[in-house]
Amino acid sequence: MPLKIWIDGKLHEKTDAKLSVYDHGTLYGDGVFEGIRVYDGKIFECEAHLKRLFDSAKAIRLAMPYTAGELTAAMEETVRANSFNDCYIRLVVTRGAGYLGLNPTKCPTASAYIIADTIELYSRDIYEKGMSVITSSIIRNHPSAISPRIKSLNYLNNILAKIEAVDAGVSEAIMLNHMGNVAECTADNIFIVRDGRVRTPGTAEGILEGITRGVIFKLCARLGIPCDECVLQRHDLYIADECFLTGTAAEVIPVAKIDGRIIGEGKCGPTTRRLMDAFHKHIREA
Ligand code: PXG
Repeated sequence: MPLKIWIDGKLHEKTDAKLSVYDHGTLYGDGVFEGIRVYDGKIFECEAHLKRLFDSAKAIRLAMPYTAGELTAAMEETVRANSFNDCYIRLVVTRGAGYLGLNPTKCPTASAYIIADTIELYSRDIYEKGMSVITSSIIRNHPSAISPRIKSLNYLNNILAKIEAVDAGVSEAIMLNHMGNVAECTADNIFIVRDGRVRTPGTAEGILEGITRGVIFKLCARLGIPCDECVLQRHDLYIADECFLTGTAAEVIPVAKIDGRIIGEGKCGPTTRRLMDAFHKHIREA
């Protein structure tokens, strides 16, 4: 059965789901989005994702065309129409159709669309053995230019780093910020464990405040694992006891190798394992 895509209040078959070529989302990357998981028919961290979407829209001065309640209902409708129990939702809001010029005030109405689809997952093996990653030569967007806190439709910064990962034969690349500190990966946040403490770069380092990252903060508090935001240099990664990545697609995934160097024991470490188990328990109970 072909997928049904929600566009501005109507469901369309995938082949008929179309946007204007004058939409500033495609002309300029002028829009915002969210990637969200559905587990057992329930939208995971729905409120947190919508909050981030509305914050991103506010940051680019995009008037949201729907309320959070309307978007929640639309996502639920799209998941139901496609008979999914577990899936991935891409919720996109674009500036809408305008003219061939930058001025966003000439785009009278923003557009929203929702895709519910299956998600490409990493193999089970990687969650045991850990992932190999590299640090990228591409510096994360300067927070004073386009803040990485905005989940915008312009992902070129991340895509350039992802190309380096692909060239190196690994799945993710760590991006440093304009000060040379660790920021995040192309589509994941990064954490280390050192002397029993979980640490991750703070917002001021120029990162997307991942929803999964937020869940890890809550789980650490619940499990009594000390967890803080701090400045991390590449050196801190290399000497870490454990390293893991978090994201909607990856969930919690251990890192075994960075730039060819073995991290800790070179496999999923005990604290990472605890957090992975707690994360899966949390999903089932959410
Ligand atoms: N940093 C960046 C730059 C991201 O794009 C994360 C961190 C993790 O955030 P969440 O909220 O997911 O914990 C992301 C998330 C995709 C895809 O299809 C990308 C993301 C999430 C889901 C799917 O490429 N990026």
